[in-house]
Amino acid sequence: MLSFKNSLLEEWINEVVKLCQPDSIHLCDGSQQEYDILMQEMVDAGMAISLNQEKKPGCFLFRSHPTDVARVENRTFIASKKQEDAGPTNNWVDPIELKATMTKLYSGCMKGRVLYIIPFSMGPIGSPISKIGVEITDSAYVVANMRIMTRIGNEVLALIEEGWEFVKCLHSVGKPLEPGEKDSTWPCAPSIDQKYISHFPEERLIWSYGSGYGGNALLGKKCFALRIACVQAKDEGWLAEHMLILKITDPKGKIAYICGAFPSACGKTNLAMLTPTVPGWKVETIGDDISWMKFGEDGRLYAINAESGFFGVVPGTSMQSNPAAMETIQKNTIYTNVGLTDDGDVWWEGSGIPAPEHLIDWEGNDWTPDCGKTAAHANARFTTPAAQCPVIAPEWEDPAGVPVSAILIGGRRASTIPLVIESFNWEHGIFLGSIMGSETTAAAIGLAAGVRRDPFAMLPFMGYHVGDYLQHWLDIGKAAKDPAKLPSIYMVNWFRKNEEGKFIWPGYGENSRVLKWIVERAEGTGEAVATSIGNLPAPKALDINGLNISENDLEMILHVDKEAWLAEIDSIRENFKSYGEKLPPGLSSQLESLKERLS
Ligand code: SAT
Ligand code: MN
Repeated sequence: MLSFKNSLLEEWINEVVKLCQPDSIHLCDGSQQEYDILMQEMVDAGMAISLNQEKKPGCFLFRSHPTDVARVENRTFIASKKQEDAGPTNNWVDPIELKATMTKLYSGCMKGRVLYIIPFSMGPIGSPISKIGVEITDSAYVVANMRIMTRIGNEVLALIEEGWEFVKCLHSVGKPLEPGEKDSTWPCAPSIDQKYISHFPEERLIWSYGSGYGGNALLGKKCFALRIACVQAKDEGWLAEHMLILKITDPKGKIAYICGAFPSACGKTNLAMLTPTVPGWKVETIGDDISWMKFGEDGRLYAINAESGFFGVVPGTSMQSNPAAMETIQKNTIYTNVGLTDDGDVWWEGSGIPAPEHLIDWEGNDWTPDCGKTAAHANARFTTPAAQCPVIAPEWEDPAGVPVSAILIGGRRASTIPLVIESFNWEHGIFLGSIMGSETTAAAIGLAAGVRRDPFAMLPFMGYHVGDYLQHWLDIGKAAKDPAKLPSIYMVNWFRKNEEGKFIWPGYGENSRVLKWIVERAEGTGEAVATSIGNLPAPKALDINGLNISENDLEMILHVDKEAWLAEIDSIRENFKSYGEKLPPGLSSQLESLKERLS
C-alpha cells in the first residue's frame, strides 16, 4: 500500500496496483539521475541503443514493433455517458461496457513489470493556465519520453498533495510476462483489436492499453492536453487547441504572437521554427503542437505551450526544411524508428545527408540504398527538449502565457483556397475554421476521395460533439470583454497546385511573407480588399520582393474561384448535415451569407 496525503491519489493508485499486479512500483521523481538509470536499464535489456556519444551525445534509438508505429484512430474511443455527447466524428462506446472490457484486459497485465507513477504538469508548473495529470504506466520508454515532453516529478507531486485536481491516466503496453519469460524489445498487445485508447470525459479519466507508441502512450499529449482538456476548456471557458505558437518580431522590434492550427504532417513544427526570408523579420518558437488559451485581465487571449518538448516527424527534417529542429535534435534526444548507421549515428530519408552504403533499418534489418525499402519509418519521431531549440523564445515558459494577435488555420488544398484569407469577424473566422480540411486521395486506406473536413485540425482530438465544440468557439467570442481584442482569424493554404500538379507557393521561410502581411493588418498598416470569401491582400500588399514567382501564379493563389467555391458550398452543406441538431445556427447562417455573396 502506498500512502499519500491526497486520498484521491492514494485510492486510485492502490486500486490500479491491485488490478494490474505489477512486480514492483516506482514513483518518478523526475531527476536526471532517474532518467539515466532507466535509459541504462533499457540499453542493457536491448530495448534501446545508445548512439555514438561524440556525434549524438545523450541520444538513444528505439525500434518499435512493426505493428505499433502510430496513433490508432479506429481504436480511439470517447466513452461519454451519452452517445450524442461524443458526436458523429468520434468512436463511442458505453463507458460501463468499455470499462468491463478493459478491466479484464488490465487484470494482471503488469505481471513481471514495474509500475511507474508519473506526476506531470501540462504547461509551466503552477501556472494558472496549466493542469496536472498522473500517468501510471508499465513502460520505461513512456517515462523517459514523458520527462522530455512534460514537466514531471516531485514538484508536481507536491501540488497534488496540496490538493490540486489531477487527470488520471492509466497506460499499459498490454504484455504481462510469465515467470522467467524474456521481454521483447518493444512489448505491446499482439493484435490491433486489443488496443484501446479510451477517454471518459465526465470523469477526466484516460485508459490506454496495448500500444507503446506516441500519442497512444504518452497520455499527456493528445489524450489529456487535447481530448480531455477541450472538455475541461468548454466547461471552464477557455480553449485547448491543436496549435503551434510563434513569436514574430518586425524590423522595428515590435512583437506579435500567432497561433496556428494545421493537421498532422502539414509542417507545424517547421512553421513554428521558420527562418524568415523577408529581411529584418525574426520568428521564435513558443510551441509546435498544443496551445492552451485563456482570457487575461486585459481581455486578451493568452496562450501557453502545454508541452516542454517536441515529438516531431523525423523523415523530411533537414537543414533546408528546418535548421532549428536539426540543431535541437543533436543531443539529449530519443529517436524512434530511424536508420542506424555503421558508426552509431542516425539517418533518415529527406535528411539532406547522402544515404550511407549500409545501415540497419528501423526494423533492425540490413539496409542498402537499392534495397527498395525506407531506412526510417514514415512516422519515425524525435523526442527532444524544447529548451534546446536555438530559436526558442525566452518567454516560452512564462506562466502568464503570451497574448495572441492572430490565429492561423490551414489544411492541404490543391485548389479553391487562396494563399491567405482574413476573416471578416470572429464568427466568420470560426466558420472558416469549421470548413478547413485536406484533400484525400482514394489511395489512402479507408478514406474516400474528396475533402476531409478537419475543423481546427481537431478531428481526431475532439473529446465531445463537433457541433458543441464549434459552438464553444462562438461562445468564446461572445464572452470576450472587448471583441476588438480577440485575435483575428486567417485561413492559409501553402499547398495550391498549378495545372501541372506542381506547388505554386514555395513555402518554408517564404511563408514569412504571409505572416508579415498578417502582422501589418494587426498593426493597421496592411492593405486588404474585401471579397465574397473574406479579405484578401490588396494588389502589392503582399511583400514579394526577391521572390521568384510569376504574375500569373501570384494572381492564381490570390484569386476567388467562384465556380470552385459554389461547389465547395455544396460539400460544406453535406458535412454540416452530419452534425444534426447540434450544428451551430451561427455557422449555417455564415454558409447562407457566403452563398449570397458569391451569387
Ligand atoms: O503520436 S502523436 O499523436 O503524439 C503525434 C501526432 O500524431 O501528431
Ligand atoms: Mn499534432
